[in-house]
Amino acid sequence: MNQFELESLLSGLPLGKLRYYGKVTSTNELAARWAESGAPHLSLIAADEQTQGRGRLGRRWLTPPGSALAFSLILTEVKAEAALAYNALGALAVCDTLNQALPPMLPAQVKWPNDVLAQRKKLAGVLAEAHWQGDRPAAIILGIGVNVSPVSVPPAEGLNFPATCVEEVVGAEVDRWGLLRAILEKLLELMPYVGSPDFIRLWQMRLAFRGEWVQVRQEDGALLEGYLSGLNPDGTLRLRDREGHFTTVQFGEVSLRPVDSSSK
Ligand code: BT5
Repeated sequence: MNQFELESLLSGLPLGKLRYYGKVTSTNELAARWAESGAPHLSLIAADEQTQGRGRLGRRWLTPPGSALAFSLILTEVKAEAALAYNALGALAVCDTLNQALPPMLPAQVKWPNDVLAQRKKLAGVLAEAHWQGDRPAAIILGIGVNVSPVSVPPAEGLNFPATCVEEVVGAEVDRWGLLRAILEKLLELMPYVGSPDFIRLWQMRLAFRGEWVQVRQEDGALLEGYLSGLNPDGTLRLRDREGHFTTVQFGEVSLRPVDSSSK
């Protein structure tokens, strides 16, 4: 891949400007700088390798060369409620793209708020970062990392959730750049609906662990356990405790995992 090939791969899509790099620190970091210097809406940065790929809250996202997708889309025309729904937009676009290749009983799903799982393992992560101007978001940097070939899957130690890659779940070789185009097409198709009742419905349909007992680790480290009943109309998560009381989990530093049935 190179700049010229990226432009021809994505020709015809209603995107802004495009930039391709072989190796970057983080596509989100570069995109943020580009947004500040006036990148048009829907400009895209894609890279083969990241040396300081970011997850949430200073966590790392690993992108070794030749094996994964790492890209960031700059959105300057954004709705005010922003980041949570845009994380879902990225995750749903990846899910829906993969689900065209996966058998219906093994669908890719969204682990609220920002991960894509297949076979209950993480194969993509989304990081939507809002950049504010006063009290309104001037831009959202929507960063997406997808593990495509097995080389992209980090060693299990050091991971906070089991990981996999697209080729493993599809069971065949996958055209990495063809997948980029397909995800972007899906993203552009879903974007007008961000935050709408239809969008929340689609998100809820794709929600991993719905109807299961889960643990949510909150910002202060406290663990909340509950039955994952679904989403509220604003995309926050609804948990029910054993007494039947509902709790809303806000977007923030939460990490969600199924409760090990043996420990119940
Ligand atoms: C995420 O954070 O999952 C968001 C990842 C977003 C990455 C994209 S790539 C393009 C753009 N540019 C960037 O710099 N970032 C975005 P979080 O939920 O915090 O998960 C991070 C955790 O996932 C780490 O602490 C590891 O445990 C695990 N992890 C790291 N690399 C992984 C990989 N390649 N596959 C699966 N898990 C990984």
